[in-house]
Amino acid sequence: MARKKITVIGAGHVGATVAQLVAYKQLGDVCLIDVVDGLPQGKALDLLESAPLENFDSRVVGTNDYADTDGSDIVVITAGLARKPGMTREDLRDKNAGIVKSCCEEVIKHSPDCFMIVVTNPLDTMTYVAKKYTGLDKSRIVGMAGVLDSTRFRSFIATELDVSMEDVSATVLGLHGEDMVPMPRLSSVAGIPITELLPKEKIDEMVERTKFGGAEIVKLLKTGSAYYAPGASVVNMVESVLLEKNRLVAAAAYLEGEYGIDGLFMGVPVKLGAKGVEQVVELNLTDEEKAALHKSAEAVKHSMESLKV
Ligand code: TXD
Repeated sequence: MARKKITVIGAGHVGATVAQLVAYKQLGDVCLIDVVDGLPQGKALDLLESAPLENFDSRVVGTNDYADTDGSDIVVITAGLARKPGMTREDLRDKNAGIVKSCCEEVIKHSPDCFMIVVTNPLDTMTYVAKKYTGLDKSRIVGMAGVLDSTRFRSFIATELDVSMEDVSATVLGLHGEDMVPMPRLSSVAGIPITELLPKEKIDEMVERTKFGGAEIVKLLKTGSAYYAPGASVVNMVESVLLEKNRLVAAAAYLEGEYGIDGLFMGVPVKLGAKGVEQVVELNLTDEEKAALHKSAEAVKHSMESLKV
């Protein structure tokens, strides 16, 4: 079997973490690309030098030249500005839209058949920009946010109940922002709904913490945003596609009528496998959940309408 190739655009905090995990897990060869001269080359070389200790044979290359991305199976877009304290994800919109556009126009010439995972914020809107400038089919492009929002929720639940992280699953739908929709009803410990295990006030508290999970890290770091959990979330999705695992995860998928939403990317449960987005799973939602999801969709629509690219 030919080795897979994973290109990561943006060699910053999230990009470097993705490259590291992809190499450690030997999911394929890694190409790290950035506009800054020397940054991707330096990080790639440093990572490669850890190979004899971590026992991996993935090739790791750093570059500023899109020719080196040729024939990628997976492209991850992390290029762009990150938040500083006091900023919303929307504050990044116009600058990041220009960056995502320029990266997409280049990378797609070299890897027209790639599966693309967009990470840059504001996530749902940037995934739309990426689809527009790559022309990728909706089965070949998603935004990463739901896996991150649910792993945050999962970690809070496991810590609160003092149970293994492994046993906790959680669902978070909607946009990647404060209007996201954590779903306690569909979150469980070894199959037991958390609504059976925790009082409502405690669950409400964790739901709020999840919604502001990104801001909590930004406030602590002061110089940028989260990257360990975001990097691990991306690699979880890469793995599901390359290893054809068909995992059910929440991801920003292009909706055309599902959930009564049309023409935008937003977090819904999808099946990720060999072909990419194999299926958008439609859940029966309560009226309250439906209303929350539609509020989320309105916010994404507003962001898209304000776009300047
Ligand atoms: O859940 C999620 N989707 C997110 C999103 C979780 C965490 C971070 N999220 C967003 O990802 C964040 O708001 C940012 O928009 C991106 C990247 O975050 P990161 O923390 O990695 O930012 P850095 O460390 O500043 O890295 C960005 C890199 C940096 O090295 C720039 O030089 C590079 O992007 N960059 C470019 N690379 C290639 N091409 C162009 N045009 C370019 N412009 C900047």
